[in-house]
This record gives sequence, structure tokens and C-alpha cells, in this order.
Amino acid sequence: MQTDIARLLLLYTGGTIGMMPSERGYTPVSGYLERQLEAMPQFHDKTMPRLTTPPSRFGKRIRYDVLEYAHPIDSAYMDVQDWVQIAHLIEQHYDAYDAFVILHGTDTMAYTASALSFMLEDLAKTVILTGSQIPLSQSSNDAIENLLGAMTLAGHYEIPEVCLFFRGHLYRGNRTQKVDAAGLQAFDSGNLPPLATTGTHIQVDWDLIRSVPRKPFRVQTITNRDVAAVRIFPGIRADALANFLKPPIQGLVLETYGSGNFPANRLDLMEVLRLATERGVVIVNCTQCHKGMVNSDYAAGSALYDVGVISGSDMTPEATLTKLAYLLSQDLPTDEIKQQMQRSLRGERSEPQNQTRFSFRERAFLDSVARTISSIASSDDKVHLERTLYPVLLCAASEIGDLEGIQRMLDDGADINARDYNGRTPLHVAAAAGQAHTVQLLLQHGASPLVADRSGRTPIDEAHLHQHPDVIALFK
Ligand code: ASN
Repeated sequence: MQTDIARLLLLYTGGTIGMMPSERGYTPVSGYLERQLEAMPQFHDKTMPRLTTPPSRFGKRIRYDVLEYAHPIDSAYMDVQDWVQIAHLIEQHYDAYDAFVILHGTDTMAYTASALSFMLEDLAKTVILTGSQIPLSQSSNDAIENLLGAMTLAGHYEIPEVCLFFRGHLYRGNRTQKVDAAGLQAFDSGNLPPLATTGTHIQVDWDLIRSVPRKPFRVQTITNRDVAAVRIFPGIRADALANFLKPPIQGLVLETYGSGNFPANRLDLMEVLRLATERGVVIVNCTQCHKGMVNSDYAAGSALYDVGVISGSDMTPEATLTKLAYLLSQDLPTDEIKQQMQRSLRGERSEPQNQTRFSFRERAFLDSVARTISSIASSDDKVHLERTLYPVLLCAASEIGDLEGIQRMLDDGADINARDYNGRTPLHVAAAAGQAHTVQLLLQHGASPLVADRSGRTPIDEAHLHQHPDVIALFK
């Protein structure tokens, strides 16, 4: 296997991971982290002139530079200007590196991840935030595992999103919340499964990962800090709520009970909300619960919409607050901000599903699309449709082992080595899914086991990675 090198920028902003004990408790120490990494064989191969990891089992090394905040901070000190600074650092170094890992304290990591996800527009590279609950300076820690996991994912996979990696799970950053003050499983993403998990092997859920944008990357900074969040509690005073909504506040995250319920019988509170929305304040209803979404199932919740509050669906308060700040930082009319708040911009909220959704995994769906293509008479349209759809359909059919469907598409002239948007061929997909009969069929029809996908992996690598001995045997 040839050794190739991924270039990674490791940005250290602070947090427990690089802290040392002091008289007043743990505190970040400048320069410590880089010195420490240089001395650790997992993070630096001493035969290499610059910070470089040893080759991974895919034969890839990660060469990285550590860029440290002038004064690394506890993430409780993070402010809007820090988010902007991080976004600008990524922008400055965007072309020089393949991926970015940001070391950050856990306390406000979910806020920074959410804010960055909005500010980094049309991001085409992997950005992963991580940190730890126990400092690297302690002999037993979660720092090594988290940092190594984040670097491995960033160095091997092209995941064009702002992610957060912790304790073996890669999450979409704007879906995360800190859920444990001291436990090592400190983060969770209540409304979206992890994008990837690491363990004996790495499992990436490509169906969840956003596709690479077509437009060039740019940074749109957050400059507006006229936003607030208020957690409703029984007995809340109307003037307390009114204080949260006073000018210059322009956006409020209203954290309500359960599926978006509010004490709607309290006319004093309802009046405060109505007056604020009439003034143009954007008030978004979010649940206090870690899982689930707001809806109009109860009268106690739907009354809010009558006074101009909008639904935050299943967004976290962290994502809602930073999204409000991001939208308010642009010169947009209030109606446009409200519309965008109710749409997914970076996968931070689930799209409404009032229509029946067809899954690419359903045989009947694949079959009907493939049949429609093959029945088209005009040759120009047909060639165009085939080129666009067959690679995706073939990959989908290979994942579920739909031999008949694959055969029909091949008979109809589909290219067996065509790639989907991740550069993966049907053979990659079948090998990863352990579909031995499909692998056999594809090989018989001349599929190549040696083509590399966008992350540099061949179908043979996939079979090894996902440990499918029957598929490995076929390749041999
Ligand atoms: N107070 C620390 C921070 O957020 C907590 C941590 O990183 N585990 O910076």
C-alpha cells in the first residue's frame, strides 16, 4: 500500500485537554500540548521531520501543524469574537490543509460547533471539534482517544461538515449538547444519530452526511449579539420575560416544556410575547427536552403561534441561538429571517416530512425509477438521465443486494464502474455492506476492485474495514 499524507491543521483554543493543575485548579498552559504530542508515538513518528503520525492501517499518515491561541482559554470564556476568530483562521488556512481539528473546552463546545456550522458557508472540508474531560497531562485520560479519533476521521474521510467528536462518536456539531458535566460520554445528539462511530472499525453513515457544496467556501461572520434564551418555569413572572425581550434584543429562544408547551392560560405572558413579535423580535419555540421536537399537538403549545412565535422543530437551543445571531448579522428582512429559521440551513433541523418519503433502499422504488429510465424513447434525455441516475441507483441496489435490479440496469447499459457523489462504485458499496452475492455478480461483470473513492479507499479496503471474510475471499 502506498503511503499518502493528509494535511491537517490542529487548532488549540484551550479547554481541559491541554490543562495542567495549578493552585487555583486546572488551567490551560501555552506550548504544553504541542510538546506533549511530539513526544507521543501515536501522534508523532520520530523518523519524520515534522509532526506526522505513523501510517494508519489504510497506509495514510497525517501531517499536522499545531496552531495555538495566544492565550488558551477555558471554554467558559468563549465569546462571539472567538467564534469569529476561529472561522477566520480556518478561512486563512483553508487551501493549505485538507481538514481541520479544533481542540476546545467541552463546556461551550456545542455552541461553538453550532456557530461555526452557520458561519462556514459552503464548507467542502472536514472540520471536527473535540476536547476531553480529563487533561492529557493526567496518566489516565480521554484526551488521547478523542484527539486520535478526531484526527483519524479528519485525515481519512471527506465529511464536509462542522462535526464534534467525543468518546467514539462523530456528531453533526449543530445537533449536539453537553449532557454530562464529568462523565466521559459528555455529548449527545438527541435528534440525529451519529454521523460515524469508531471502534474496532470505523462506521460512517454516508446517508446522513451532507453532500459537497458546489459554491466556493466563504465565511459569513456573526456580528449581532442581540439574542437571548429563556427557559420557561412554573410561576415565571411576566416582567422577567419582558426583560429578556427588551430592546436591543432582536431574537429569543423560548425554551418550553415537552413538545413545545407553554402556560398559555397566563394572559400576561402571552401579551408580552405578542407585543415583542409585533415589534419584530423573532421568537423561536424550542423544547427543554434533549430529545424530540416542538409541535402543535397541545393547545398549550399552538397558542404560541397565534402571538407570532415560530417553531424551532427539533433544533437544539444552542443551534437556535447561534442561527438567530447568524441570520440577524445579515441585512435580512424579518420575514426572511423567520423563513430561514424554519428551514434547515446546515442540517440543524429535520425537514418537515408531510409527504411520503421514498427511500433509495426500497427495491420497489429503485425498480420503478430504473424501469422508467429504460422506457424513455428520446435518446438524448435517456443518455442524460442514465448518466445522472444509474450510478446512484446501482450503488443503492448494491447495498441491499438487489441482484435482479442490478442485472436489469446492467442489461440496459448502466456503467458498472460509475461513481456516486462520494466517488464510490457499486463494488465499494456491496463490499462494505457484506453483500457477497452482489460482489460476485459485479466482479463477473468486470467491476474493478482497485478503484479508490474520495477518501482513497478501494472495494478491497472496504471488505477488510468492515470485516466481511466471505467478500475478502471473493477478492482473493
Ligand atoms: N471547563 C472546561 C472547558 O470547557 C471543561 C472541559 O473542557 N472538560 O474548557
